[in-house]
Amino acid sequence: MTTTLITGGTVVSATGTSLADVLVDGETIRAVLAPGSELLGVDLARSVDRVIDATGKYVIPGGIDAHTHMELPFGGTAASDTFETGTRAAAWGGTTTIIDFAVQTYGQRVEDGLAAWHEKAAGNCAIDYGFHQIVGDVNEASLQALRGLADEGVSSYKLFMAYPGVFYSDDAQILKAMQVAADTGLMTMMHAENGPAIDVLVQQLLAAGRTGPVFHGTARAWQMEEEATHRAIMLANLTGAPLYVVHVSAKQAVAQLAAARDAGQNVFGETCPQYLYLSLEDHLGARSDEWGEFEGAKWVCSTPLRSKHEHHQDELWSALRTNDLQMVSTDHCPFCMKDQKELGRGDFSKIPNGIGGVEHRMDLLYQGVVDGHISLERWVEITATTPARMFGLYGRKGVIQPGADADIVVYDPAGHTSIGVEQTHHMNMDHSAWEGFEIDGHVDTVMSRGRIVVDDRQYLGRAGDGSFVKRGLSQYLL
Ligand code: DUC
Ligand code: ZN
Ligand code: ZN
Repeated sequence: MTTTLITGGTVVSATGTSLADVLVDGETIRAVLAPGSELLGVDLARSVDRVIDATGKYVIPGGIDAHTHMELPFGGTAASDTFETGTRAAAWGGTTTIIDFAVQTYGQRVEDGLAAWHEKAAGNCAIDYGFHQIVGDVNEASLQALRGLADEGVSSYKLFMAYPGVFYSDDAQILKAMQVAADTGLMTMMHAENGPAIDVLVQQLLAAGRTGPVFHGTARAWQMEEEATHRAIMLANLTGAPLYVVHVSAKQAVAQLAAARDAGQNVFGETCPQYLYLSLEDHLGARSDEWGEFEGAKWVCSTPLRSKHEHHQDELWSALRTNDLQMVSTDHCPFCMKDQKELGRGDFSKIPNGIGGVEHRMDLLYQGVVDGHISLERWVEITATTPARMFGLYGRKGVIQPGADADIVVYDPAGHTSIGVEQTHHMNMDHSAWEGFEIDGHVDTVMSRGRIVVDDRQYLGRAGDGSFVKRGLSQYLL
């Protein structure tokens, strides 16, 4: 078993920072010690197999991205990252655990959907991974399957109030699923947008000749998100189920969550880097390159990017500071322009929804520290510690402490990261939604269960080294 000492760095946790050395023994953190400590009279730096000098750098728990969609079938195609390419990209960016969404499609058994996801991931991941379960067909058999889900290490499931005819659940189905969740302790994750109303707006826009990518955002107006968020909160309130609303982008939806939390309800919300940094106007500001105005398709995702002029971004950052929103995940769902996003040329409703970002979350959120939006500790909390607590991984993941998995990132605040297809990009995409972003920081070294997977701009990981992690129930259950 290899022993490693990470020495001279500033260890950052959700609650503070300290100058400390971290001793790793095999796959596990053995000790967090005062700098230069001896152990049983032995100079550690001389006795370990490997020393990582983290002087001047931050030593943080590896990121946990609790919302990814590797290989998700969507809109007649599938997300372009496999578990192999997507977890490799995640590792490059300092994320050492993903929680991906296994899919039960309409007419399929939940058990078969989950088994299919195990098959896609097993032996292919560079880092550890868990699953949430998408339930795309709530019926008696699915409800029964939900009762056994936590025993499989899958302690959360997702419903969609959007996408009628695909993943959509109506209120009756949501109510029934939440009753099971209230009983079993499963976390209900909700895609909160009013799908049937959105679909009417989509048809009306298309009929009026408004076919470009920007109209995706027009159809998915903030009212659609606020209304569905409120409805989900009310159904959760009635049933007593804890609720986690995914990819919150509208400030009005944040206000719904904040009000419910203020009233004592057990509800949570995540946002994503795209809603903090990008806006609806990006669809319009398309450069006139080879893609022409259709370039805006790169930013088609749901919930959609919101208009700059409505000031959603300021509210999202503020909610992250005040804990009205608890986490940032990516909703990583990459599609290439060629052959994928292009399916929607002339009809925005056929553009596969999704943005790739699993590689950039830690950097983009660190820029939030540099820009004064969040503290260093909050950066670690919303990218690693809370995801671990929210989804039953804490203790093993999300914290640097003895006994935890040695998932550790050495982050250089004096480093620099240029984001773009040419410079840094390892996701399986022919473009980057983040092209041209410059970050005042750099992921130097990434350790996944004691193995160095990225070091000094070199990838040292291997497909198959990552394992499925069985998750416990959320620590936020009442
Ligand atoms: N939103 C996306 O942008 N992509 C996949 C599914 C979703 O809900
Ligand atoms: Zn969603
Ligand atoms: Zn998603």
